[in-house]
Amino acid sequence: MASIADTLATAGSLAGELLDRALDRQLRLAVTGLSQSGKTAFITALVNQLENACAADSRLPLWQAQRRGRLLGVRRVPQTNAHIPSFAYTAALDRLFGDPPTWPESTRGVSEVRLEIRYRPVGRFARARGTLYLDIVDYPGEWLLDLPLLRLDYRAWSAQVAATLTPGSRRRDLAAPWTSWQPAAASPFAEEAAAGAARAYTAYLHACRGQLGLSLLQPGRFLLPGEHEGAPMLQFVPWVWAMPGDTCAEGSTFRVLEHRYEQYKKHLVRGFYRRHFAGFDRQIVLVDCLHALNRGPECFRDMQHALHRIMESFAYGKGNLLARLFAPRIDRVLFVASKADHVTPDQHAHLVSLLQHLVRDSQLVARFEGVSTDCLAIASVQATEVAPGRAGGRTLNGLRGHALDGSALFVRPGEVPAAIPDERWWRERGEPFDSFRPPRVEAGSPLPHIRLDAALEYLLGDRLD
Ligand SMILES: Nc1nc2c(ncn2[C@@H]2O[C@H](COP(=O)(O)OP(=O)(O)OP(=O)(O)O)[C@@H](O)[C@H]2O)c(=O)[nH]1
Ligand SMILES: [Mg+2]
Repeated sequence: MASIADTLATAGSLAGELLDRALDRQLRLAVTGLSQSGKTAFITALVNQLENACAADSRLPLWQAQRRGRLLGVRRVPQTNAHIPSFAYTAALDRLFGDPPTWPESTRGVSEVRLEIRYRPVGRFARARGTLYLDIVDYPGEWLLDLPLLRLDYRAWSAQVAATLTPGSRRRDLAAPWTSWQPAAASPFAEEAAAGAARAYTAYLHACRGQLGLSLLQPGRFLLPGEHEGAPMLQFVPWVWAMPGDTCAEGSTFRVLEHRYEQYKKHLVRGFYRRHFAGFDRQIVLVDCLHALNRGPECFRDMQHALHRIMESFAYGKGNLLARLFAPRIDRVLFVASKADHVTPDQHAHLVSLLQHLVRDSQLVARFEGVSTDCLAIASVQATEVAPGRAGGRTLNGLRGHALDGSALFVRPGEVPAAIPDERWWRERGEPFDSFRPPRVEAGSPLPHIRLDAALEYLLGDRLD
């Protein structure tokens, strides 16, 4: 017969198990950012820091759960969506710890990673064990720019594109190979001519990115088609010629292009966002302010515009057109100026202030809907070290690291403007902000970073209480 003590122990462990289950929670984190803003580096660094969080050489002092010893451990577990490729964490880490170290490759498809975080909750449940499942999706930044298309019909999107082709602009010159097509809206659709125009339009998007450094490039799949390359729904162009009335017949050039645009949205954009962007709890928005400052005023404005368009598409509040697609349950958004290791620490406050100005409108919208927001400057992987150097007979702090080609580099990066730069700043700006190769780190150690732990605290802190 079981003793009273045994019975009590069994009851105790059952209660513990129930409590554990009650404390099992899930958090979906949306990592948002334009192409090359640092999403993959951030996800890789985050997994790396979390997996090493309980090691003696952990680098997360600003993460309270870790600091107070409540963290029990973190490990990668298979994601719930078995049909989606797993995030190539090991491949990314192999590159960062390679000889020479290199950055993870630019992303070409969707992947997911799930982390199981075990912790001891505070207060009443302090003896129980909690588990938080953290789900993160990685995807090419180009595809994010398709999100705003969901709100626009073909005519509205075409009008937006047409408005960017201002007379005398470089964009207009670059656009000439496809704008010269000049089809008649009501004439029967000609497959070959349309395919040619779509190819020229794709080349135009590449040129806008490569030559002009622009971000607002739509549709995103034209730049990175994935498995749908060559499909008719990727063969259309915006209608930048005289807009026809509603009389175009079925099978006319205008109607077929319009239909393809709608097919693109239906099959590629809506499906992508429904599968990967629905039901997020928290969001981090990565912004590479320094790259935009390097590229000049037009690129800077264009990036600001692109970010705003994307943020508008996230439905934080009810009553939004897209509310059915995106459960409006994001309750925290963290805006982050990435690659803060490209400037000296005395510039970090300016970097945050610049970011605050950049995302001001998006922040206001989110706040109005009751969403908490914050701004931080971080480096997912710190590639530089602050080091003294001599300039003008004085010893001044600069940055030491390695350029992307591997050569040793010592720089004194210029000032970051604390607000959206004015004409004068653009006229008088100094040297561009350099890029750096990842640092050499002993295999098995966590990567150096700047304030990744502060980001973690903001995004996960309250979920581990
Ligand atoms: N110094 C430094 N460079 C970084 C950091 N994060 C990203 N980078 C640089 O930015 C580049 C782009 O980073 P990714 O993480 O690939 O950017 P992404 O947003 O995933 O880009 P796509 O996959 O093309 O959308 C890297 O190759 C690095 O050169 C960082 O924390 N510090
Ligand atoms: Mg990426």
